Amino acid sequence: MEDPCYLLHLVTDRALAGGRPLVEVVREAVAGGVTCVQLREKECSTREFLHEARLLIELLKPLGVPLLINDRVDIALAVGADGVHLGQTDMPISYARQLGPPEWIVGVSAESIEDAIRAEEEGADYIGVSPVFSTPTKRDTSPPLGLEGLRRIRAAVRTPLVAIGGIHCGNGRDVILAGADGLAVVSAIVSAASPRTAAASLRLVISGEF
Ligand code: TZP
Ligand code: MG
Repeated sequence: MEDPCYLLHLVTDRALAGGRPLVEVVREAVAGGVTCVQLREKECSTREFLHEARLLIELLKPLGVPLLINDRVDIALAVGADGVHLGQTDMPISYARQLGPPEWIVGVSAESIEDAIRAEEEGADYIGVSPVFSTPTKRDTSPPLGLEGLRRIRAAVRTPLVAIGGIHCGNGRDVILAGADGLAVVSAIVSAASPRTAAASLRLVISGEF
């Protein structure tokens, strides 16, 4: 394990929060053991995105939990976030590195071994292996890699791997045993009746105590 911040990565989705304010869901999830938060907004205005990002940075900075922004390097810079998470069609890593401070965490999604090797060569801090299992949360994914696909990526790169897609307490241990350094989840925490309990259970799954 290179960095404990990769252990349990919460990726947000306001639509799945059941009407609860996102910041409250995140507060609970962090209390339960989430180690890194990625704000992901696909439908709101820039103004609204900034507002959510500000609320989260005010919550997370004092707690020492990194906030990453999905896609939007400008929002990350504007609020002083800890980094960005970039997809295959987002800004390339080299551009993001030029814009952000040297200590920025830059994560990249990989949907294949080739993506993962390129992300490593380009200096990603972590690779989001996506999707491991099929998920209704994101419709435009590539076919699921499965545990075997994750194992192959693990064998091809040394960069920390954060697995995403259809991960929950029931399959999370298999994902760690297949080589992931951490788990990234949306619905297993955001839609849970208790995001705190859900996060705590996932931490136990990651450490093999569950
Ligand atoms: N990227 C790949 S799959 C996914 C994202 C953002 C959604 C994962 O959501 P869930 O609910 O944890 O399956
Ligand atoms: Mg993206």
